[in-house]
Amino acid sequence: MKKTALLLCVLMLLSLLGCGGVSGTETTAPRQTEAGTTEPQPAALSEIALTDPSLQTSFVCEDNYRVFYEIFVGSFSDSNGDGIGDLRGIINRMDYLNDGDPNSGKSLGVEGLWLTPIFQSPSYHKYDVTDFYTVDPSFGTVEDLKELVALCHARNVKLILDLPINHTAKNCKWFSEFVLAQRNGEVDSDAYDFYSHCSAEEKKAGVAYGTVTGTDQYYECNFWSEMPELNFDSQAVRQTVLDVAKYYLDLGVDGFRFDAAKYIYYNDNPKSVEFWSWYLAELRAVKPELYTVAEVWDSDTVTDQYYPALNCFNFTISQTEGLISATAQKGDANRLAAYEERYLNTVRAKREDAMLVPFIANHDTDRSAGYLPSLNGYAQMAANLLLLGPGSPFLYYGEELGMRGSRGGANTDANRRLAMVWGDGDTVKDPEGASYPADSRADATAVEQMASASSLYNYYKKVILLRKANPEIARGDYKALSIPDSKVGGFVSEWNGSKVLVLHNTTGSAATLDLAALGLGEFTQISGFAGMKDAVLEGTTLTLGSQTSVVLR
Ligand SMILES: [Ca+2]
Ligand SMILES: [Ca+2]
Repeated sequence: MKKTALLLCVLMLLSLLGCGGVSGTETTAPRQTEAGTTEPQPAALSEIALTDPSLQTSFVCEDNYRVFYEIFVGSFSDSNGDGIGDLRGIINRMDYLNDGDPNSGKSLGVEGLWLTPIFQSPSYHKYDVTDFYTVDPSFGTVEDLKELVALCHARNVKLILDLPINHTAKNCKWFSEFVLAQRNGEVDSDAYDFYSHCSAEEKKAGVAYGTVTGTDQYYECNFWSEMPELNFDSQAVRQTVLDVAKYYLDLGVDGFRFDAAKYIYYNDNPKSVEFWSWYLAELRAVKPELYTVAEVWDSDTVTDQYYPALNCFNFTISQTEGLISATAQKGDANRLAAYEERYLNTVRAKREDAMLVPFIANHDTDRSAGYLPSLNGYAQMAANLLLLGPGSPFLYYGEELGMRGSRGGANTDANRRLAMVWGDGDTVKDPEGASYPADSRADATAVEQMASASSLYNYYKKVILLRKANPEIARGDYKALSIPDSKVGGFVSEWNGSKVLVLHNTTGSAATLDLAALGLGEFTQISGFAGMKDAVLEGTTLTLGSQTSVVLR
């Protein structure tokens, strides 16, 4: 670890103790809505305090337990007026994401960015790559990427790229060379076996194929006929995808999100895991602190298998029917805590530094505001459950604004990837095919929400700060509580000799807990709380308001 970075980080955290800076921004009284009900009010940032600065001296700055933010590049911010989001648009918006000063109160405070694929590709989503070594011209240049990397690093933000290596675009030159080699029967050339191919008799049930024109062979294409899949039995392919990743690590990117990880060898998880184990060992040899997360969109029993190689997104927690959604809607917080403990025990047994990587929604799912509206406090509680928990949580761009977007009747993913609602004249447009109504995408723009103390944006900002002020939440030794006859639940997390207690009251009424009677008497001070109400500790009696979470030390 670099000592200067550590010192800087400690200083930044200590500065949170002060009552200036961010604390002055959220002092307005609750506003009455037209219906006469009180709007949800976030607790003031000044309510977040560390009880003992010395506890922070061992905070590990350079680790990977960060809050990440997924940017669907083409829909985020447009710098040149062509309507397509681009890398310079992200550069222009870095102050919104992280201005490098945690005490300024002017940024969301995320410490990681995931960019959906930026490589040359014919589609708007760019998951079908024609050239991995070229930044798609509509997104910018490699110089823009280098500038973004430098800007991120100056602000302690990690940048990871989405690497869809399972397949390429059909008009990738590798595929043309493959077809040519197939037609010419060049069985000894690398091109001949570059893509997964077989004869009619060798076709497997449940696998999708396209015809290699002019031959009797079929290529594998489980997503789309325009996305032929590479053949990972080929050493040439393995070396090629390794070189691609190393090229971007050399450029300074901090790691990758690996698309479609279980499709490397479709329906053969052990072989896919073998590939990722080899690949990650090679990459970690170059960059030991590499950040990686894989998309293994499946049940935990499948994703668990990949953990010896790399971290995976947790799909059990995500989406409409997932554990965060169910818990945030006045569900049982004990159930979520028990699940997270089980999950962590499982994956940490596979690799010591394994992380939970939770999220609520991403570019392949309906946006969460549709089922977790902020008006009734569900969005806020979901933010608490996502961010005041273990691991490295991911936000989807616009989630912090309550942006809506779902496939809907048009049944198109474009509706999940709508233009960011900036409200300041950004020229970014929706992707092709989007049909979501313009007037119902968000209740307020980014500009409006930044100016409103009670906005979801400012709520997210505060919870991220509370998480950061208590590093044990993310990375500690996690023990779920089991509070009898109550939906109030949470956990104790111990890291580096200090402990935090996190409690979530998801219900619509205040809860009173005797911490001593629960064996939690060692927690004597509130570090911060977030939610619809507040948290008060008198002696060992904690009163936790409805739809509110608290962090104690
Ligand atoms: Ca543009
Ligand atoms: Ca494959």
